[in-house]
Amino acid sequence: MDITKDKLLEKLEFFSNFKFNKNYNDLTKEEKFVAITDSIMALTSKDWTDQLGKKARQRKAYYFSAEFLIGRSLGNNLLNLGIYDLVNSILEEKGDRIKDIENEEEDAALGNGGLGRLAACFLESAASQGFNLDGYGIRYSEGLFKQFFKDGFQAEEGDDWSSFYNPWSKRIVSDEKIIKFKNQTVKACPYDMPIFGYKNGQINRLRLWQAEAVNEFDFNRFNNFDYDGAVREKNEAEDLTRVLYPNDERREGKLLRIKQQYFFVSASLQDIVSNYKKNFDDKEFKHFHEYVSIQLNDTHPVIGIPELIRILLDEEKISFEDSFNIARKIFNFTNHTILREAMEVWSVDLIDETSPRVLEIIQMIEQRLVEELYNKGFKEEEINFLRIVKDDSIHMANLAIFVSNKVNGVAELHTNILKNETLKDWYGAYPYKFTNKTNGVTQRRWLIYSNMELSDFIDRKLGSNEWREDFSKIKELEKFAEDEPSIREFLEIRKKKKIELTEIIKETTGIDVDPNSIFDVQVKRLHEYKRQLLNALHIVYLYHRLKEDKNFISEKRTFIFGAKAAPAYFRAKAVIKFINEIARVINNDKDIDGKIKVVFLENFRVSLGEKIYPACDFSEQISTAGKEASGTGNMKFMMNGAITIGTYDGANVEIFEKAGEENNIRFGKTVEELMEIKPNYDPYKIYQEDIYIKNALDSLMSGEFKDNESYMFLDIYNSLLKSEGGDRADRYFVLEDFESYRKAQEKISEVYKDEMRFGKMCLLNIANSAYFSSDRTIREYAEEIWKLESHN
Ligand code: H2P
Repeated sequence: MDITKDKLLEKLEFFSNFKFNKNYNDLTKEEKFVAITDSIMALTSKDWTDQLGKKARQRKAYYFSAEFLIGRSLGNNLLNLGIYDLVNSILEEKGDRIKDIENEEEDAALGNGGLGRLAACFLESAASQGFNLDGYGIRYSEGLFKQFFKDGFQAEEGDDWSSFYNPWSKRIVSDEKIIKFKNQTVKACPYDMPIFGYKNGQINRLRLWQAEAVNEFDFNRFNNFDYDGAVREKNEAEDLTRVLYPNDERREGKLLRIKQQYFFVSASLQDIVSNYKKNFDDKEFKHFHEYVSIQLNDTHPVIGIPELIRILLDEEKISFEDSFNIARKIFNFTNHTILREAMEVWSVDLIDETSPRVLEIIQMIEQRLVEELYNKGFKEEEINFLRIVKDDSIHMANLAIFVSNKVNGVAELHTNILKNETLKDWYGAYPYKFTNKTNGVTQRRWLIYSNMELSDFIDRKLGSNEWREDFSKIKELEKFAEDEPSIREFLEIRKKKKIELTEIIKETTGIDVDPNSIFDVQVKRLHEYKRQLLNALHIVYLYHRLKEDKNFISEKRTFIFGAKAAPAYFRAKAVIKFINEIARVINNDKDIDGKIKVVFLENFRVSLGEKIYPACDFSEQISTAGKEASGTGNMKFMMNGAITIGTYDGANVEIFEKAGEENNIRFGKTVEELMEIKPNYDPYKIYQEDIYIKNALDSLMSGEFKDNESYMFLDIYNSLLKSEGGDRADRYFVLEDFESYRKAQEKISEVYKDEMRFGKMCLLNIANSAYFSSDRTIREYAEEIWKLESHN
């Protein structure tokens, strides 16, 4: 791909005229963003087309995921194409700043949290390493939702991210597929996005499906004054791909979710099968598995298993036996959590209403499972435990594990918990299927792009930029851990990134934050097990201590939060309100001399993360041990030099191992310790015995913080102290770990005070972050699961 200045200038002018009837210089910023993006797409299209043709006959893996949390693409694509500096200089000549243009891009926020961002990192890493990995997912027209705060409460609105123009995707009408549900037939229309490898010329594809009506408009109804009826079919079809995770508190919502899942996997599998037929002369599909490997990202796409069998059996006339064996060779399954809520279970009638034929096939698979386990010598009750169809429900994880070739967890600890507890019986039956693939993140987006200053520093220190492609070289940075001038230079960069974040904070919240204060950050999905509440209660504790004694802490602190709560998750929303209340009270209290500030940034998303990770001093990874499968934010922070204050959970364990516990702050009970405590756990006793904990908790009820009569704070209070229904009080051991967390927080001040020590710890975290590159993770998947060769 040879993209020169002249070619770019020519295309920029062309698209300005073609799209907007203006000259480039007269475009608005938003239009400029479109003209630049169109130019990039135009200049890379020939290569993309050629590669699609060539790769159609090569072995490929496909990542099936309900989420792809892509964020913005312009900056990253320019970086990967090796033309970031070129475009930057062209824009400068025209009087524009590239960052302003980048800010015009709406995030493609087609995901919820780590799971969706992992999928996006994987596609980028695969392209960068020359592996044929394509993504298949859904193009939600309204994304997840946009979050804003109203009186401190979370409120949501639709996210019409693609409404202006989404120049990165091409709608390929000729590849449309028809999806037949029991009571509805719709079209699946593909939108293709290029995934550019880092300076290697590779372009892979992410294909996202959008639902459309077969007949958009009923003329006769319209003519008979039934205006709603005339577009009913269109609306009902489009509802399928409007939002990610529609509310499933009612049956309609559940049905919508399972239909979404069936919709996208059916379209994707039809696509894969028809491409195979186009490119290979193999009517019996004998060699299909030599060309196709599919990774099921969590249980959402698992209905693809019976769907592939249906396609092969009913449409391609392959026997059930052969179809089933093909499925067993090509599917693989990743589990991302041990929480029950994520191991989807659908009632039989919902699957029947989606596709009765798929239900029949699931029952046929179930029969095979029973036979196979019986032949392995399993007893009836053991077999019953592993059944796919139980109590009139379909257990998607069981279906996935039985048919998949490989099953993986996403960090060592997590995979071990799967093997020894959650999926113990499955592991007993099929030990060879289980494997660990510790997550990773792409250093190109999360370090090289997000933190250009730090990346230049690394280039200078290492005397080369090879680490950008071969991230294992980052280890050489260790040499500078004792070098005072280098540490000083490094700390200056950190300061600059913190100042940049304070500007964003000021702009978006109006809060003044001191860039010399300690930036203590927790950004991630809001969930009880992630324990934002522990962080919040500790802030209240600190605040109470400061009210008694202004000098209780020496170093100023800024606590920064970002988190969305699922719209129907009352308690998570209660925690958001609590933190916003804490912020309101503390930020306005003159008594404490601004010693602590609390900031909750609205609508946390990829593009905001890019500003936050580089500016963080201490990264909060404080989940209840055993509950966070891996975490990936922890890795993004680490690559930018933040020190992890974390429990022995998920990938934190591996971070401590690689970067050294002495360079991070570990606290809290381990999984084993919690298991021991659990039967006799009494949070009320802790509450009664520790006056500061008591005061912090009582602040929920005393009126010190106000929840506007929503009873949210009562709910939080009760959740910590009272057992409700079948749930123990304080299920996530917030009070149990409080004391240890408090001590860990004290250590933060101590570490930060000593600049050289702090800088050294940060630098050593970066130097030891190579393992957490998704390049490493993808290599493991490619070699051990997908059996792909690199085309680099
Ligand atoms: C989940 C897990 C994380 C994991 C991520 C990717 C579901 O993401 O909880 O521990 O790192 O998948 O495997 P999240 O909570 O961020 O939505």
